[in-house]
Amino acid sequence: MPIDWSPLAAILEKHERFLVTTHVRPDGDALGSEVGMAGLLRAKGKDVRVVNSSRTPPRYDFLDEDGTLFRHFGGDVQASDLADREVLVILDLSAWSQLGDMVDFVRSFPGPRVVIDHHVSQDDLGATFLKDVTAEATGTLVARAARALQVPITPSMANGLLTAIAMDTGWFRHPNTRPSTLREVADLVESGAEIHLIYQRIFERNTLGRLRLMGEMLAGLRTALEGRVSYATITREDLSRNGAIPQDTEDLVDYTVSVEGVEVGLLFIEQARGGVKVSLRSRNGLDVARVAAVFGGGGHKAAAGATLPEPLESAVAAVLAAVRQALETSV
Ligand SMILES: [Mn+2]
Repeated sequence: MPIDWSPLAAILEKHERFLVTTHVRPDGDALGSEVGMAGLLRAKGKDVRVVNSSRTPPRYDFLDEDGTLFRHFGGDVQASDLADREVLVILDLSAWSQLGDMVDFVRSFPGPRVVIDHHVSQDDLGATFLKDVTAEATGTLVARAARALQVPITPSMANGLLTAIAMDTGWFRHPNTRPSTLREVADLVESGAEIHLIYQRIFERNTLGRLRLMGEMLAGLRTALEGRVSYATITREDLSRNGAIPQDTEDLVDYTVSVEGVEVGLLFIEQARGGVKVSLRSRNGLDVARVAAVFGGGGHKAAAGATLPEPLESAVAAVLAAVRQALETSV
């Protein structure tokens, strides 16, 4: 499904001041795609600001080495600071619910909005959608946009885009890793991406807090539905007791689905503002995005998420019931 990039080219002809943003709790694809997009726009001579509704998780601070790229909406940037922005570029999301504290700002943004994304679920964001749901990562799409617009990929853009693709493919382990993924990655390495350093920076800088939290989470893993489901919970108290921060929970859900015989893995995380976030992973072909949608969430077939407004115990019961129903009706 190749994207026609001419709407983006037309916007670049007409406008100078761009604002780039992404989803709440940004991951490697979100932040890496922003690095690539900022590089693309700057190569075209544009004035670019990158402002997110969440702070940058420490594991990704290497993407912004001098600390000048990623800004925090409501923190070091206020809505009034962004009044001069002409175009809003939204990366790696297609749903209002993913905009966090920036949702009102985005709703009232007067200029053109462009969404570059690969998620299936989609709200009408009043935007030009440049979307390919078959792409493994938004980073892939930004790399394609750079080529379509004849922008050379610099080493810093390549590091961002490789991070994006690597993280959304589980470092090339998930089924969305295809020959074209590896060709793209080869091109990015040729453009200067330092694949070994990126790995070290993301995976070999665990804090003691994250490792202790992980140990507790693993010790508390439970199975349900005759061993077809494995799940774990992380409370606010678990975080503080172990000296961990919310970002330390990224990827921990992958352990839940690594248990032999398990088809669906779930990780429930109590949120600071109340409610529970559940991450869902599937490895038997069950579409967990549809399970997440029951609770107003979304994502991909094999990896999805949702936030439930209720306490932990009832959130676990509700999601397990929905997974049971999905498993029973899917075969
Ligand atoms: Mn993504």
